[in-house]
Amino acid sequence: MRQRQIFGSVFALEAVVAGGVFLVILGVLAWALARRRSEASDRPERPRLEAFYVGALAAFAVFLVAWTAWQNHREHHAADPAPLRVDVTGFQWCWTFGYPRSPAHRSVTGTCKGKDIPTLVVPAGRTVQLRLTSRDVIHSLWVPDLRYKMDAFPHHVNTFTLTLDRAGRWRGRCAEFCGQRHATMDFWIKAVPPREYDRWAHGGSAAV
Ligand SMILES: [Cu+2]
Repeated sequence: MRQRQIFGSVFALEAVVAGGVFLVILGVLAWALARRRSEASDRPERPRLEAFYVGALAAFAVFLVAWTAWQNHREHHAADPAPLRVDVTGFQWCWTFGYPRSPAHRSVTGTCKGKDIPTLVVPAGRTVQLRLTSRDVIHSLWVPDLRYKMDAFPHHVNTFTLTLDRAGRWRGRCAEFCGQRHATMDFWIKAVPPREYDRWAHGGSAAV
């Protein structure tokens, strides 16, 4: 959820700034074309004004890059020193979710055929660290509603953290074309109350 809010604010600010700059440039261009149509020249007529344009646009660009990088840092900053670890493995054509530190060493997988879709179970309100890799080709873990997306590479582990602040269930997909059954590579991510998660981690059955 935090990710969704952060990306929402990044998108809104960037859209407003880009839209504003676009309209100003369009207006200035139209004004210049209308006024100077017959006196075309390659030489700058007002070097100071043109330097101001360049400076202002560079300042916008630097601000947007720095602000986006800061928001990205906020998102990936792990506030919890001991997050719950989940090992995520993509393969042709489904997913495996392993919980190496759970008392029952739970592991969830599926075939992604028909209704056999695996569910990534996490406790609501707790920081979860996903360690993402692939068994064969490049896949990409994507939860459109939550704005989470990260590539899964073979022989490499990508790590990211997420915190889902309320219980719920969202559909995840593979975002990297990875072969014949790529389009069926869906999964569920389900946040459950911490007590229910603990029961499940000990080998019980949660309503998943
Ligand atoms: Cu895929």
